Amino acid sequence: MPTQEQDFKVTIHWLESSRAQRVLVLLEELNLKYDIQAYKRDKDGLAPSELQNIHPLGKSPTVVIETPNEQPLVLAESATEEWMRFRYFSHYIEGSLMSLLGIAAVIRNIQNAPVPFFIKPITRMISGKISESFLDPNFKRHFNFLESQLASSPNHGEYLARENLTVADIMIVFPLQAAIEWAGLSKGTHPKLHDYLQRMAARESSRKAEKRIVEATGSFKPVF
Ligand SMILES: N[C@@H](CCC(=O)N[C@@H](CS)C(=O)NCC(=O)O)C(=O)O
Repeated sequence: MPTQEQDFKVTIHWLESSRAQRVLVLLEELNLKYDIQAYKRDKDGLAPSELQNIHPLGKSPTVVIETPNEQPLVLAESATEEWMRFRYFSHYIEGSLMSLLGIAAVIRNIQNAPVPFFIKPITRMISGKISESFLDPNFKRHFNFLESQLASSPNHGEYLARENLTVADIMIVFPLQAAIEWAGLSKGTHPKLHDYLQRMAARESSRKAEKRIVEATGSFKPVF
C-alpha cells in the first residue's frame, strides 16, 4: 500500500511488554504510517489509568484512526486486524492460548510476590499446584497442537495458516514469546514451533517495529 496516499492518521496506544507490539508489526507489513503513544506498566503490572481516557477498557493495544471530517475511530482489540480474515487462528490465539498465558502470568506474580517468609511456602504450594494440575498439561496440549499444525500447514510450516503470511502469524508471536518465558516452551520440546517463532520475530517488520519503540522509549523488551 503506497504510504504517500495515506489520508488518515493512525495512533497506536502502546503498552510496554504487551500484545500491542503485534499491531506495529502488522502496520509495518502493510507499510502504513503510524504514531506511537507509549505507556509504562504500573508497579502492579497493570496498564496506567490514562489508557482508560482513550478507551473505557483501558487496554493496549488501542488503535485510533483519524480521517478528515469524521469522528476518530477508537479500536480496542488487536483481532480487529480481522479485516484480513483468519478468524480461526485469531480467535484461538486470543481466546484460548492467551487466556491460559494470562493465568500463567498471574501465577508467576503470586510465586514472586514479596510476602513474609513464613507465607512463602503457602504461596509456592498454591501456585505449584495450579501449574502442575492445570497449566502444565494444558500448555503441553496447546504446544503439541501448534507443532502439529505447523507440520501440516502448506509450505512445510513456513507460516501457521497458509502458504503466505497472515494476521495469525503476527498475532501468535507475543503468546509464544510469553510461552518461552512463563511456560517452558523450548526448541527441545517443540522444535518446529520454536524455529517458526524465531523466523517470525526476525522479520523486517518486527525489527522496524522494535526500532520505533526504542526510538520512542529508549528500550524494548517483548515480554514482562
Ligand atoms: N484481546 C485484546 C487484549 C488486550 C489486553 O488485555 N492487553 C493487555 C496487555 S498484553 C493490557 O492492556 N493489560 C493491562 C491491564 O489489564 O491493565 C487484544 O488483543 O487487543
